[in-house]
Formats: sequence, C-alpha cells, structure tokens
Amino acid sequence: MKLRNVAIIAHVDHGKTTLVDRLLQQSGAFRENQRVAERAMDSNDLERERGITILAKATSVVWHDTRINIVDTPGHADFGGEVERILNMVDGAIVLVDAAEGPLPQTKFVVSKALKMGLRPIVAINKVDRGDARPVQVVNEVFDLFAALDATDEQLDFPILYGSAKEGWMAPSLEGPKESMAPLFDLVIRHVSPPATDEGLFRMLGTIIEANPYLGRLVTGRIRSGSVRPNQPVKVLDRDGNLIEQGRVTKVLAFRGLERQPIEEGLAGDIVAIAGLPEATVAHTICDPQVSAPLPAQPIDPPTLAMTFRINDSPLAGTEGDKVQSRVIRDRLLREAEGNVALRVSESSEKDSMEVAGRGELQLGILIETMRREGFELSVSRPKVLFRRDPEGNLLEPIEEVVIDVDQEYSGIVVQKVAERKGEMMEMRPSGGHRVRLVFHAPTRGLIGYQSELLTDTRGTAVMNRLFHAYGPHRGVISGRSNGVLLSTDAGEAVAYALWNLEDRGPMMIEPGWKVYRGMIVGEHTRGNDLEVNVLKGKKLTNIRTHSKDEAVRLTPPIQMTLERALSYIQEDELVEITPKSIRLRKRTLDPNDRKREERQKEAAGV
Ligand SMILES: Nc1nc2c(ncn2[C@@H]2O[C@H](COP(=O)(O)OP(=O)(O)OP(=O)(O)O)[C@@H](O)[C@H]2O)c(=O)[nH]1
Ligand SMILES: [Mg+2]
Repeated sequence: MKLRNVAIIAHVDHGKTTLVDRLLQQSGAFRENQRVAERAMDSNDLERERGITILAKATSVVWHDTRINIVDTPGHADFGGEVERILNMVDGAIVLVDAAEGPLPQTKFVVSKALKMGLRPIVAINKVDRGDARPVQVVNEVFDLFAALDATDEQLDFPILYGSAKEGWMAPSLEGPKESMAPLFDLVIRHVSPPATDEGLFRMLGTIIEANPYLGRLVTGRIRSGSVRPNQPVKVLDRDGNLIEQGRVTKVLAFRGLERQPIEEGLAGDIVAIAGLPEATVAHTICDPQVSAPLPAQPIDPPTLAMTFRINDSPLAGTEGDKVQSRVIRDRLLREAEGNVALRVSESSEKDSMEVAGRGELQLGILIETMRREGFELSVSRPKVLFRRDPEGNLLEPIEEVVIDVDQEYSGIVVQKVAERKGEMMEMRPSGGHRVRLVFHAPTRGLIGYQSELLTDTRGTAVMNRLFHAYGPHRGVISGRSNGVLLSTDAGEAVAYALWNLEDRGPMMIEPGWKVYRGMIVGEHTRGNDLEVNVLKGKKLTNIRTHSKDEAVRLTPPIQMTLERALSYIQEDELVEITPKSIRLRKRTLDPNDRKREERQKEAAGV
C-alpha cells in the first residue's frame, strides 16, 4: 500500500485535534456504531479537562489506496520540543492557522522548524466560520512569515486550503465546496512525498515514548531502513553511538484509527510502536545488532525552569492523601523523568526534596496535578528560572517572545506592566476591531505570575502567547509581589464572622469551614508587610456560635487559588501545599518567632 506521513502543527487551540477527528471520521476509521468523544485523540484525563493536547499522538487513516499516518502535536509552547522531533518523523506538515487570530508565536516556531528541515508545508486556514475571521489578511501574514523565515521559492509556493475543522470541510477557496475533507486528503497525497527510506538493515529513531500498562515501554518512530518483526533481536544506541541495551522486540504495533494493532512486520517508511525495550527512549536509535552508527538525532531542549518538590510537612500533612513519604515521591519523580524526556529530576540540596526542571509553568503544573490525582501530598517552591553563563562568564537568563492582543484602551497599562517586568517592546500594530497586537521580548523570570495580573488589568480581554526565544543577558532586578500576606495565628476551622471582620485587611483566600494552621496564608494584605490574623474568632456577644448565624454574614468571595496561580503567587520564603483535596499556601517556616530569627540571621549575613 502507498504511504504518506504527515504532522499537523499550529499554535495552541487553532484546531489540530478537531481536524484529526474529522479526518478519522471521514475516512471511515470509526465503526458505524462506534461512539467517539470530541477531540478523541486528546485521550488522557488532563487533556480532556483542559481541552489541550499534552502528548503528541499518531494515528492512521486510509484514503483510496493510500495509508496516511497522521501525527497530532501539542500547540502549547511548553511542549514545543516534542514538535521539533516529530517533524523528523514525517515528510510533510499541515500548518493550521486560525482565520481570526492569524500566525502566533508557536506558528512561527513550528513553521521555522518545518522549513529548516526542508519540508514543504500545506497551509490550512481554519475556523473561517468564525464571525471575526479575516482569512485573506491571514494568508498574507502567513506568506510574510514564510518569507521572514527564509523559505525557499518552493516552500513559499505553499498550497492553501480554507475551511472549518468544526464544520468538517476544507476547500481550495473560501466559497467552498463546504462539503468534506476530501480536498485535504487529496492534497496530502499529491503534495507530500512518499517516505524517504534508506537501504540496509533495520534502523529506527525513537521519537515518542509512553508507558503501557500491559506492554511496558512503547517507543514510536519511523522505520528508516530494513524491517522489524516481533521476536527480532535488536540493540539500542544513544546519539553518540553508545550501546544502551540489547534485547528482543516483543511486539510491533501499527496505528489504526484510535487503536493500535499488532502487525507481523513493520516496513521501512512506516510509523510503528515497538515494545520490549525498557531502556530505549527519545533520540535513541533502535537497530539491527550489526548496525554500528546511530541515526542523527536532535538534542533535547534543556530545561529553563525548576521547582523544588518536598514532602508535605504542614500540620495537616497526611490527612488527605496516602502517598506522603519522601521515598515514594522520589521514586515517582524518577519514574516520570524516565518517561518524560523534557523533565530533569535531581536530588536537591535540601532535605527530603527533589529538584524538578522543565520547560515551563504549564508542564510542571501538569506533573503536580497528575501526582495529586494519584494520591500524593507535596509541598513545592516557587518556580526558579535556570540561569546560564556565556563563555566570558556573564550571567544569562531565558528570554521569551510575548505576543499580547488587547483592546486599544488597555494597551497603555500592558506596556507599562511588561516594562516593569523588564520586557522590551519589539512591535505594536493594529490587529483589527479596535485591538492591538503588542510584541515583547521579556525575561521568563518577570513573566511568572503575569497572566492573572494581565487579565485583571484588561478585564479579562487580553490574550497572551509566550514562546522561548533565547538566552540573553540578565536584565537586572525585577521587583516581586508588592503586597504582604495575611497569616493565620492558630490552627482550627475558619469562621465566617472572623473572616468578615478582617475584610478591610485585604482579600481572603479561604472560606468559612476551611482548616487552617499557624503560618498558613489565608489572604492578601492590602499593605506591603505580612500580618498575622485570627480567623477562628467567633462573635463575642452570644456564647452560642451557631452555624446559621455564622452563615448570615455576607462575605466577599475569596481569591480562587488555582495551582498555577498559587505557584506564581508565592515568594521565596513560602510554599504551596498540595494534596488530592486542597491547595494551601504557607510560610516555609510556620512559627512566627522562628521566622523572625531567620530574618534577622539573613540580615546579619547580608551585612
Ligand atoms: N469556530 C471554530 N472553532 C473551531 C474550529 N476548529 C476547532 N475549533 C475549536 O477550537 C478549540 C480548540 O480546538 P482543538 O482541536 O483542541 O485545538 P488544538 O490545535 O488541538 O489545540 P492544542 O492541542 O491545545 O494545541 C475547540 O474549542 C474547538 O471546538 C473551527 O473550524 N471553527
Ligand atoms: Mg490538540
């Protein structure tokens, strides 16, 4: 059977997974009576909940006499490294661009990688059904982007389709026919070349890994040469040609719709998953024992952000989760690092803690969320940016490209806030309908926690997109949170009356009935210093503290501390306590006297 391998790449939310749904449906990959969820490829719990793709996944469909392997990729920048590797496995790419939003930072990133690899992408302008779609302009922007990225004449001559993944059609013109995905299928078969293969023995580059509960580790990649069968002896080489392991393939799996089928033989050019190799990972070459040189592989992007994961040692530790010991946490993190090449886990200098480094707040947040669901309790520190030094010894820090779309009236405050965070404005231009697009280069350090502030400043109307740009010279001191916090003086359950009494001190982060302890952060102080408050004190007048009276107090709704918000809110001397049921913020040192002593010691050391 003829074969094509193609990846779908785009900025986050531009409709990749929705497009794959339609390709699966319209190629007849689903059985007549099969019930399939929306965005079926986003199969894990967190992906479904957040509506984003976290892991790249392969599938295949048959169109006439050709099998098309399709790889759906994540659009979020934290997972960008994966997209780059995946482009190595395919011979063509479909670049989706939202007809209203146009090309955004991740579009630029993935297109630049695709062009550099010599692919000739197909451009699909998606979501033309949107009321604010501006497809003609967007095509021009895409052309400018290709040109700016030094596309060759051949690449600049990209074929364009317009359509709506949601409505299930793609067509060569805006007018349609608005019928089906057939024009896209046909274009892929015409425009994408058949897989390039080499002569010789079996070789395959590991590109995606996953842990399968029944089969153990599965390594997915494209077979570069030769073929692979179950029971065949193979070896695994790293990028430098060192032998990692020798073993036998237990199963060869091909992707068929949403399922995977064991096959008798995988042939050169095809994308398959191999079971039976516990050590093989991304960027490793799996090959015949007689092969001596590895396939060229890209190095994995180094992490830019790190957090310390510690045991939960708050007074409420162990009351809500069952996995609390440092050894259990350590084992879990090491296992995660094995399966997730973008993460780096190492022993931390602090007692009972591990340092976890990754590509961004979302990636680390997802790991915490996953562990929390598995029953873990943890406390984690504020994310720290990982610095580097250039050969002359100058300090460098990660700089990101930040694109903010905002209503004109709010552009002033955004420019001011980003400047305070040491961002430099690169561009400002109208982006249609009283909105402007602001482009900055800003240090990651300053952007931590900016998202929620941006939404407050712009009444929820701004959209921010970020992408790692480069390591650049350290931009100097950025002042942190300007408000102090409200701390509980004692342990117990918070009382509505007490919270009501404290309302003029600042917004609360807890609700009546929540368990608190000494040194736990219960709210934000309106001033710069920290303040200890009693949230347990009931009304004095009557001795009877009834529930109904308590509830009669009308409270301002508290600040909702989501995991990501909590992580970016805390300071160096604070921690986020995470359990399967709660997210609490606390001082690292709970006892106020100990805290004062530490502060004095620090000051003394500073002098
Ligand atoms: N109006 C409209 N909405 C669409 C269309 N295609 C996708 N969407 C919506 O856009 C949102 C994001 O779609 P996804 O398919 O998850 O986007 P994605 O590119 O896979 O996102 P990531 O994997 O997170 O990068 C969903 O709410 C879709 O329903 C379209 O053609 N028109
Ligand atoms: Mg997706």
